[in-house]
Amino acid sequence: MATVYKSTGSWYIVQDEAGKIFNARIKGKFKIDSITSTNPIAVGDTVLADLENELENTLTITDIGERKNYITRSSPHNRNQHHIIASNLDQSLLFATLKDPKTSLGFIDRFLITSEAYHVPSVIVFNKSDLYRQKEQDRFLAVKEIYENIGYKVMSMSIEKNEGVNEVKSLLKDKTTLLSGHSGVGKSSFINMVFPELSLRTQDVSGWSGKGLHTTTFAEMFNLSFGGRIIDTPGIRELGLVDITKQELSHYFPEMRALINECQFNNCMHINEPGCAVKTAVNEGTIHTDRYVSYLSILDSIEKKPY
Ligand SMILES: Nc1nc2c(ncn2[C@@H]2O[C@H](COP(=O)(O)OP(=O)(O)OP(=O)(O)O)[C@@H](O)[C@H]2O)c(=O)[nH]1
Ligand SMILES: [Mg+2]
Ligand SMILES: [Zn+2]
Repeated sequence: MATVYKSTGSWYIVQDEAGKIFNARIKGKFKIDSITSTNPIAVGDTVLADLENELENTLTITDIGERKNYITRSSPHNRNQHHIIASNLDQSLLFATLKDPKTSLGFIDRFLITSEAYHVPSVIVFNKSDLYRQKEQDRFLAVKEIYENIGYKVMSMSIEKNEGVNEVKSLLKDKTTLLSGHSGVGKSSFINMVFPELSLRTQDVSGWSGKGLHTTTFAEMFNLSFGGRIIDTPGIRELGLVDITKQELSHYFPEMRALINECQFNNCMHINEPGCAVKTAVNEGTIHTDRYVSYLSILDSIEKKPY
């Protein structure tokens, strides 16, 4: 059994149980039934492999272990196809920023829905707090309240000023953690700061144009010296939702999920049905309007998907 640490297209970098590193590839026909993804094997997968060439340290992958879970995004080339970002995760840290670049609540909500759907617990980490002025400071507190009220942990950090970094680091021990978020939010900078021995490529401050230039191009997993693993990923520009029906969308909003049985109709979509407990909660202020607006807008985007 070996674990996939990086995929660069046709070759995979894998580590066996003894910690030895190999280049591995799939040979011939190799198809995993039940899911249609653009990548058959992803970072975090466990694989069975045969030695292909002893001198060159290469393996041939013959089978893939069952995935505990995985996170996908829709393929940039085809919205109805998945790209598996990583698998077998214990948690994901969503890196967000309020400035340079700005992460929208809509993006955060889409990410949280994906994580809920695939059963991966998420923590939201706002980086670049050194750039906050009063306006952003107020915004941060407001956003923190929205997400903490519905059960997500929200943290703030500045890699630049080394503030809050250790608190985030302390979440990593003995877990496999996915780092995710837009390009330029500081995912690779975080790994570099906390684990300088890995020295990843990041964009330097003067070179970062704010145009969403991607610095990390392939997802890659690293072993942590104190136990655990961390996965750096390329920034996501937009997050398409795959495989979620209109009917089940509200199940992935924890504050709506809690009320679903109280709606008059059991197929209530919480739009304008009578006796809707979700709408009542929105009107009473116990469900935040921004989250409800996000819900409606995502519902609408699912409707537009051509099937
Ligand atoms: N002011 C400020 N800048 C930061 C902070 N953290 C990272 N940066 C800068 O943000 C830019 C982008 O950082 P990266 O670590 O490359 O971002 P990334 O999320 O890995 O981006 P991709 O690999 O493209 O997805 C760099 O110029 C960093 O120096 C911070 O806390 N404060
Ligand atoms: Mg990066
Ligand atoms: Zn309802």
